[in-house]
Amino acid sequence: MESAAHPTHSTTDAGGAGRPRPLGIAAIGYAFMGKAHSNAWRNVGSFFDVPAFEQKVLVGRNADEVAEAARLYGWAESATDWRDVIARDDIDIVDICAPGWLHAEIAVAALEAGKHVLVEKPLANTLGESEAMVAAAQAARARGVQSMVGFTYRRVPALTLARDLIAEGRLGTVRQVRASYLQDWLADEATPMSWRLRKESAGSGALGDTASHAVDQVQYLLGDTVTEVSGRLHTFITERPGPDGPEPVTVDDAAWATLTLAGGAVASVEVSRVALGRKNALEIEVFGTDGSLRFDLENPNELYFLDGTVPVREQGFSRILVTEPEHPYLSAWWPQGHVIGWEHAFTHQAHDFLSAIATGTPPSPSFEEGLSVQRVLAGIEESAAAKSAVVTVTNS
Ligand code: SOE
Repeated sequence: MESAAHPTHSTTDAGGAGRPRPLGIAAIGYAFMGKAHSNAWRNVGSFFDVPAFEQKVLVGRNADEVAEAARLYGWAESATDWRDVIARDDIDIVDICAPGWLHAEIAVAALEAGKHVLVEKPLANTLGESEAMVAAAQAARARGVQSMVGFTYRRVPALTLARDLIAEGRLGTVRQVRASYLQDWLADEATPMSWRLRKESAGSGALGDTASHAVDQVQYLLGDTVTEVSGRLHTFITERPGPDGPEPVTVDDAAWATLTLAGGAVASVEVSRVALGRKNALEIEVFGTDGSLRFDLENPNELYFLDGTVPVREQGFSRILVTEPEHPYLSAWWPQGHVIGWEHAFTHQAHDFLSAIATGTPPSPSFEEGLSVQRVLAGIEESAAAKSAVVTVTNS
């Protein structure tokens, strides 16, 4: 399926005598994230000004299922071997939506093959894999090949606006951040084992899955880097039903951490996948010397701002409905007041990645930024294992 946007791009056809052709995209994975990314590729050209591209091929292990997903999600074809796909001359972008244990192998191979790479978060399951991915990204960047990690919440307009307000100094000096990400999809002990509950496939539990988002948000919103962490992990449900009986859960259900940032701010992070009643609650509060901000992903179009520079008797959190054309990304969507949802952030991500490729500007979050989050997560694990030690995070 070709995007309706600009018909040409500087990429040239293999045998086409320099004829411009659309960028060819391959996505690897067709489950939850593969579906969310596919939806973004399918819609981005209808709303944003992006270079021409084609949804060429969707890759997955089960031939019948991936063929059906490709048909439903607008891909021209499906395939079962990602290696064949990244070797193709008509593929320019590889979008990795496969589980974390596959990220490093696919990303490094794709970058070496000269493909631009978008990879779902977290960057990888281990620091070693993350470092290998950064090395491959740096070598590829020197050849004009781009890479980005999918911390999608950076592209929720209310959070982009929060970052802008903080960068403009509207909060003064940020002292304190509270970031929590609470879900309950694992609260039921009868929920069966899956790859997300095994350390060898998922790397960690709520820590890598959701604290990665929270840590990225803290660093992104403040434009700062974590230097010190103290953490705790806990597994409440230590066994889950497997096909042949109970199996041990080898990752955390919940994690807690305090983070110190280079600029002196302190953040708390709390995440859980067993917080009964909280469905997908990414809540962030930022407190500065001159103002404060509050956000809750369960109301994604709203940002609450308190201006601490007005007289105290007038102070209070005001609700900003982030749907004005002046707000980040919103001019592409509907008239003001017509709210958008969770999936739109993926469309914004697709737009930003395509634009970076078109302009040759390295996009953010880079693999280096993804590695920086991994180092914080590794510090939390180390601190948790040592029971309360404070761990220094080195960013080089
Ligand atoms: C599952 O906890 C999950 O799908 C995460 O993997 C995503 O990154 C998050 O956006 C929603 O929750």
